[in-house]
Amino acid sequence: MKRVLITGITGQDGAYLAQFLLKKGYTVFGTYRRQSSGNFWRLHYLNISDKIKLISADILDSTSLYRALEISNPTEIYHLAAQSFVAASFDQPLYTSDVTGLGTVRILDQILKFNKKIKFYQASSSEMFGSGKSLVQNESTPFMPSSPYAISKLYAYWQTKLYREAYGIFAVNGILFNHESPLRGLEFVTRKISNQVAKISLGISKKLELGNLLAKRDWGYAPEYVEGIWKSLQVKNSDDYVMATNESHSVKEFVEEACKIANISIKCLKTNKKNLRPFDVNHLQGDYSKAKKKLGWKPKTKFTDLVKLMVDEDIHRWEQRLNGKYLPWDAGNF
Ligand code: NAP
Ligand code: G4F
Repeated sequence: MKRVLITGITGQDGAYLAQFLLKKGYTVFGTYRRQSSGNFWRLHYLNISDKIKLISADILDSTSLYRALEISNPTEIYHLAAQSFVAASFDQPLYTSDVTGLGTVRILDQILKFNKKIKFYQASSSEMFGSGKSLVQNESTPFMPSSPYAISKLYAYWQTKLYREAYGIFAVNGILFNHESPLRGLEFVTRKISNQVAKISLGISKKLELGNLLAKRDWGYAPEYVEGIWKSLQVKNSDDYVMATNESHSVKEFVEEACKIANISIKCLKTNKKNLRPFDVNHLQGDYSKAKKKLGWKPKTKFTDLVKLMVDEDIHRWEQRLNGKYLPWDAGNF
């Protein structure tokens, strides 16, 4: 049976990837970092927490990473752990560089010492294209990172390429455009919208406060992206792949669609300067042709379906909560 190690298994992608790999028959090991209160709600939500072998490890601690390799002895590593919130990277630029940038080198270097044959996946980001001029971005588009997060991801991207070229490690960069789901963290704009719109529709809240409404993103559905992530390690040679939907929509369009689905007025939408970033990326739209050609991967869920499944799930959760039911969930405590 194939053994796999996922860093960041408690996050959105980690949870969906673990579920996907368990279905494929893998033995799944996942790292989590010790916190004063646990953060396993996504694994509970997917009903997979008892099927995963959890290992305590922090990306800042190389010793813990080496131990994670010893315990799991994997053939594949999916490195998803990161300080992944762009806005927070402006508040914590050094921490973000350390976790999101240097963290990748820490793992790659442990792979060199432990077993050079392990296949490695780096979760790179469309944020690396940042404020570049291209309206559509693919694997050849020049990078112009516009946040400490994007700069850290770009550093990790180049290190991943270097370990591939210099040491012959099977190392893949997935250049992932935004992908969302009901398991998305509440601080990201899509889930902030779906959760708040759900609350407004049930009379628990009155307004939705956002920042830059004009920013456009290429939003896909996370469970489909984890399949692409896995596929990119199953081919003969390691390479870099954009995963996207080839469509972009503004934050305002997301709110309009969400309000329509929940049957509430768009008048609940307000803006607040506190949600603006010192520098923002205004337009991201990917081109996934290479992933389609080389991996046979393509996204299925369209923008309106994505908004609907997120809003519907958040309404359902709040209804359950109002009825006094227990559910694995983040919003009740946020
Ligand atoms: P996420 O939900 O924020 O999950 C991040 C994971 O990293 C969590 O499990 C978190 O643990 C863990 N982590 C953070 N700091 C850590 C540390 N110091 N040591 C160990 N673990 C740590 O992110 P996601 O949306 O699943 O994204 C997965 C990866 O893809 C990230 O690298 C992200 O940057 C990248 N990416 C995501 C997207 C997207 O649209 N989702 C697009 C491009 C790239 P806790 O649960 O303890 O916080
Ligand atoms: O949802 P966001 O915070 O995601 P962002 O910055 O695009 O980053 C996400 O996608 C990246 C891939 O492109 C990942 F690498 C990264 O890890 C993360 O998953 O913000 C999206 C847009 C931004 O332009 C932001 O300024 O929405 C705008 N926005 C407007 N009001 C807001 C808000 N974003 C947040 N989080 N909260 C707001 O109130």
